[in-house]
Amino acid sequence: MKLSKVDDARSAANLHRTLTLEMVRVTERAAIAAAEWRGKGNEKAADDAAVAAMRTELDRVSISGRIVIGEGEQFECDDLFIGQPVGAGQGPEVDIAVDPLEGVTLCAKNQPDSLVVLAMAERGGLLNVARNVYMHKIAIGAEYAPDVVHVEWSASENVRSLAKAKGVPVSEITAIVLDRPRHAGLIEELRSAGVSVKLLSDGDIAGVIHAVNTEDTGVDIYLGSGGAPEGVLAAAALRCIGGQMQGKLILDTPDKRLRAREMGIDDPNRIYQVTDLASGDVLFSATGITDGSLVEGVKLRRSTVETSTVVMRSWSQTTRWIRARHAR
Ligand code: VTB
Ligand code: MG
Ligand code: MG
Repeated sequence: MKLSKVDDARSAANLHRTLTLEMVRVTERAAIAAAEWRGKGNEKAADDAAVAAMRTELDRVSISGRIVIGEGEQFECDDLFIGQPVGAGQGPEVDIAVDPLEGVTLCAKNQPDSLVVLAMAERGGLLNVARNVYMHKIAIGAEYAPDVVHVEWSASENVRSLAKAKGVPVSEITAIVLDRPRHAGLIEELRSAGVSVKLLSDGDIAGVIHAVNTEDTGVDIYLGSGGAPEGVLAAAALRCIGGQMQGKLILDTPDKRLRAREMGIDDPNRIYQVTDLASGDVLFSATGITDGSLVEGVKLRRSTVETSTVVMRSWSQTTRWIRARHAR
């Protein structure tokens, strides 16, 4: 390994590497706050707790931050709304995308895989999308040629092409799909083609990450539609760990099209690649609330709290798993 590349990162990267640990602190705090609400059946309380903690902790960091993907529009929500300035006000100008509680339902039911997720980029580095917009997504590992799958092809075309590229029969392909009524046809099509379908009840940021980590997870491809904000957050992670994703926004009402245009989206039919969703130097941090496939959940002990975080940085292509013990 060329260590010089990593050493050079300090001067060449636009996001200073110490911000990595600052972002870990932010997602840790939000996860600890949300953990108090695990299994209480109160999605709003859990979400509010994560949002408040995240905001407080972000404001301690020496950045001039701006929320570009947040909880919703200004005046619709008190905190972490789109356009909200965050940070201590001195320091680099950065854009921030958050999902303070990715998988609220999972947290409220105390089921696996709820996470706090945050991505940071240089100003202008993240696609700006509203909270209520969905995205068609497809994701596969970095090892394939870029033309192996396409977000606009049918599911069977995609899995056949992927199986061919991998050199296996379609029956050896595993796809990950959000379990939603809108995906009934997609799931049926995949199963008829012989694909093994792993259904996700929620949380497609982790779903996309699993699809590019085939060696660890056995998942070959992510297919279907989910939140557009989650698509941008997943792309931020892929910038750091490698992997391919294409996204196409679902702007199915005049209101959504208008808002998208205001937010700088000129072509509603554009197909986004990973670098169109998240460009330049990017950081990604996710802390587990409940135990999950990506990271473990918050462990509340008598006098301490333990958190597990995965934090990534695109410039250096580093992924770190940070296990922290905090005083209660
Ligand atoms: C999607 C997905 C998320 O919620 O936004 C989904 O991207 C939305 O659920 O990861 P619906 O399709 O039922 O609206 C998550 O699974 C969790 O936020
Ligand atoms: Mg959320
Ligand atoms: Mg979410």
